[in-house]
Amino acid sequence: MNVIRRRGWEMPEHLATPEHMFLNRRALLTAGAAAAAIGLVPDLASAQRVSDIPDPSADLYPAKRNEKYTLDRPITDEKINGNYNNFFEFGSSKNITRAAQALKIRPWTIKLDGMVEKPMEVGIDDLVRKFGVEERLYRLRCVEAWSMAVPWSGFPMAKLVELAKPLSSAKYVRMETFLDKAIAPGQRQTWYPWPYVEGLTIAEATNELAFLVTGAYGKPVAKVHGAPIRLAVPWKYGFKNIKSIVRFSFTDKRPKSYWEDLQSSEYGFWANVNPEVSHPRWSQASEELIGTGERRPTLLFNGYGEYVADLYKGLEAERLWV
Ligand SMILES: Nc1nc2c(c(=O)[nH]1)N[C@H]1C(S)=C(S)[C@@H](COP(=O)(O)O)O[C@H]1N2
Ligand SMILES: [Mo]
Repeated sequence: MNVIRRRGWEMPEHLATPEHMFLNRRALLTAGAAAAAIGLVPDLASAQRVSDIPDPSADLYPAKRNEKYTLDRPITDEKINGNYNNFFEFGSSKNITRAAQALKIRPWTIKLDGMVEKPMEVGIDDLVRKFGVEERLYRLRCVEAWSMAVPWSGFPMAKLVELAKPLSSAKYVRMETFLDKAIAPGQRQTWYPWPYVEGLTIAEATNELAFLVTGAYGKPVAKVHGAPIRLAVPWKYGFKNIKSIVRFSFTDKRPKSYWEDLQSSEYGFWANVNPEVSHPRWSQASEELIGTGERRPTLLFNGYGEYVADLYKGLEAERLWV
């Protein structure tokens, strides 16, 4: 087979970034919401529940809420959130809820490898029962200038790092999404650098805010949000919040993320939220709250500076805000 791997700079701009669908997806969302309200379209969130075998972790939810993490805005409506998503494995639109139902979430094995005492594999249900789950209300700020507020459930990423026992020479954790082009049509588009990859420093991964999500809205997390396990790092732009993770590798080399690989001038490693640093093609000063349409000023570190600002002391010369 003669596959030509196109680089980000060779591809039409409308394919290279998520921004192009920002306006037309919003129009679709509005149309979809209107159709749903008058009963024309089935409720996709419940369709997922009906067609699945019972989730073996269902008894863990709803989890007890950790009241420490509070919101300054209402929780985004579950159906609106579940029908406005970025999950490029299932298409480059926001409207991939139906396509994402092809994701098979059991069995689901997670590799912990690289610079660790001993590499291991662990099944999602063993992992989640070992650590238990709590609920946290977090904001999510997409680099495209929209935001949501989500009741996630899961466990601190620090617990997973502790289980993996990284060597003292390891500095980063590289995470990888599943790779299966038979179920994920986006992965047949060979100009994208599959699988989706993200990375954190170990200091970031063990910060109390870094959270591995296995549930949302009081249930096992929906496929469209990255079942059965995705990341929530609320002080960073949304694309760092990698979905449907199958591998955590500890390394001394800074991982190159999917978006950085596609368009490094626009998307970098740190990706901390900063309203004063514009994206090359749009302002980051404010955001639209999905569901209400309200516009609000964006906050430095998405409002989580008290937890994370210290992580970046001495790194002022780096591209912390891209
Ligand atoms: N594997 C994978 N993870 C991903 C993405 C993706 O396309 N593939 N999109 C990211 C982006 S850009 C955002 S804004 C969030 C969206 O999460 P949500 O759909 O649950 O709101 O997921 C992130 N994680
Ligand atoms: Mo995003």
